[in-house]
Parts: sequence; C-alpha cells; structure tokens
Amino acid sequence: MKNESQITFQSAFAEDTYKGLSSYPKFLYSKYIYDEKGDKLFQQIMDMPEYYLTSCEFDILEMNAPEIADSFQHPEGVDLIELGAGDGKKTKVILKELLKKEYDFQYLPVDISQHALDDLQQSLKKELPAVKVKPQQGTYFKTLEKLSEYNSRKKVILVLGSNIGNLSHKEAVNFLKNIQTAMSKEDMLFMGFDQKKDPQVILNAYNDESGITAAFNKNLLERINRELEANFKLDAFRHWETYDPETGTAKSFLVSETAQTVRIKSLELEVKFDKWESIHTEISQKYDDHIVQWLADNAGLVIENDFHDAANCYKNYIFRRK
Ligand code: AVJ
Repeated sequence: MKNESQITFQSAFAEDTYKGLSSYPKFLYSKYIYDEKGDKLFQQIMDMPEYYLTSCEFDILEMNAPEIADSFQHPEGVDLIELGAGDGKKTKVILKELLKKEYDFQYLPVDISQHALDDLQQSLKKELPAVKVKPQQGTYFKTLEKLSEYNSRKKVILVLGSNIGNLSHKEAVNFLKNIQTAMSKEDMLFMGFDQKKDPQVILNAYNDESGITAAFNKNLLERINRELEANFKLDAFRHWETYDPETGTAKSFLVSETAQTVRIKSLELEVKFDKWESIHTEISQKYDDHIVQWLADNAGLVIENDFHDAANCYKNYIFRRK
C-alpha cells in the first residue's frame, strides 16, 4: 500500500474516497451520491409519500407565489440565480408567477449535473417558453465566485429543497458567508429549511420501507465500484438511519454486516471492515427559528421574512445583507 501523500489522485472523488475509507470512523461525502443513477434515485425519493419535504415546500410556494414574486421584483429587473436547481419543479411555481405579473427577469439555474440542466432547459422551453434561461454548470463554490460578477442589477439567490441540511452548522455558516459576500445591499437570498418536528416523521422520511433511500446511500458504493474499480458487495451492507431530536440531525450510515475486505483497484487500497463497522454517508439537518437566526447572525445576514405551512413543517426564509 502506498502512503497517501505519494499518490496523485485522478479526481476529487478518488481522493475523498481514499481519505474517507482510510479514516476511523469511516465516512463518505453525500455529494458523490449524485451521478446519473443517484439523480434518478433522488427523483424517486421526492415522489415517496414519506419524503414530505418536497410537497411541503411546493405548497408553501404555491400558497404564497404572488407575495414571493412581488418581493423578488425590481424596476430594473432581476437576475434569479438558483443554486442546485435540479428538476426545477418548485421553481416553476415562482417563474410562472413572475411571467404572469410581467416582471423583467432572467433565470440562471446552477447545478453540478449538466444532465439535470439540459432536462430543465428542455422542460422550460416546453412549459414556460417566455422565460429567459442561462444555465450554469458547476459546483456551488465555483459559481459563487462567478456570482459576484452579476452586479448590474438586483440578484435573487434561491436555494430550495433544504439543500443546506447536508452541511454541518460550521459549513453552513461558511456557505452563507460566501453567498453574503456575493450579495449587494438590495440583493435577496431565498432559502428553504426543513424544520424540527415529530421525530418519527423525520426518521420515516429517511428510512422508507421500499428501500429507495437505502439504494440512494448504497449508490456511493456502486459508484466507487464503477469509477474506482472496487468490489463492494452491496448486500453485505445495511443502511441505518438515526435522528437526534436534540441536535436536529438525521444521520445515515452503511453498516458492514460481516468482517470483510474490499479492494479498490485504482486507489491501490484495501479497506478492512470489522463486523458491524459503519461508514457515515450523510447528514440531513433540521432547523428551528433560533438556529436559522443564529446562522444568519454568524453570516452577516438578516431575516426579512419567512413563509411556512400551517404546521411549521418547513420554512422558506428571505435574507438580506446586514
Ligand atoms: C437534497 C439534501 C435535501 O437531506 O433531505 C433525501 C437528500 N437524502 N433522502 C435531504 C436526501 C436522503 C436531501 N437533500
């Protein structure tokens, strides 16, 4: 086996996989779930009855579309920038309303997946042909740098789907700070945060009977098998989900059901698992007003408004620069 510092990795995925599986306890980053197969599995998750987040946010946007569209609007027009646009199903509610009101805007969906962006552009062409679309392929981080170049008119930055939930609080503050730095005084950040609620409801959303979420997590192992020439046996791992109501953190693991050794050829790595050893794969953080206020304070943002359902299951907040 080589020493880590002597290896030149073929990709960030290769390097992060090496580090995560050589660590104790073992971990993998959830962002790598989203290859073509992972994108499809996430679509299926959003259609599951247990996964309340998507329909909750959709309803909030539908119920409040006129007020949201009005708050986005500006006499000189706006650039609507969406980080992690995905299939744009929820955003279309807002786009439709902006068109109806004949507000001047262009839509800049940002996503890592070129595939998702192509699909989105196609569907917009069909459903809302009047929308001016400028897709941007890239990571949040890289695009945030480019973002600050859009400063000729008001920017509204959208982050829907509680995507921030995959970040630790520290990472979330950094993410928000990066956005804040790219914002000017009149710009707005519109962001969805899944809220703390009945722990059973949260646990069920990430622990479906049909096994889709298990397959979603195991796609990490499949992707390592495919792209890094490994021999993970998917059946030898069990998806395990926890929710801690104190911290508001749902945590996903893959647990090795046997003592086993996995070979990752392109990393020249042998990974040994003890029986019942875990790989941590994802967090899905849940929030309340206090936590969101704390995040905003630490990132130099102020909460201007929020929209929610009757049960406060999910909330969309509007932030501005302090
Ligand atoms: C896309 C990060 C919002 O954490 O709820 C869904 C991803 N993981 N089921 C979430 C996910 C398992 C999702 N986010």
